[in-house]
Amino acid sequence: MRKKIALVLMVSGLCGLNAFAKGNVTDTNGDGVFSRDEMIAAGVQRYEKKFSKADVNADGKVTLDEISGKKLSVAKSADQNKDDVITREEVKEHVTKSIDKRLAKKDINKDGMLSKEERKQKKAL
Ligand SMILES: [Ca+2]
Ligand SMILES: [Ca+2]
Ligand SMILES: [Ca+2]
Repeated sequence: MRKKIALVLMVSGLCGLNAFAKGNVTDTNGDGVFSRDEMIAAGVQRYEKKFSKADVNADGKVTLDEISGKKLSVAKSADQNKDDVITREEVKEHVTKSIDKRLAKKDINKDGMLSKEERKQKKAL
């Protein structure tokens, strides 16, 4: 339990947002628009759960032997420098990159946020 609280503090500190008052909701301020920060916070939070589960010896790093037999492909893509060790920084970087990719595709008016309409677009461009 203590570990979970520390985790939440860490992630919300990371994003500078009180993003966890409403659990898993990406749209933290309820305006129907997903900002880049909201999406990154939600993405990191999702990864954090997997990360903590995978980090068997709780050293803050996930090594490939810790995730053997689990969802390897997800973890491997997070390993930015390909040293077979995944750190929390790499997780954040991975999430940020994938959010930026998604924004590049879907953020039609380039305001750095996804509105409901923009999210509905299946294949923008
Ligand atoms: Ca570990
Ligand atoms: Ca690495
Ligand atoms: Ca937009």
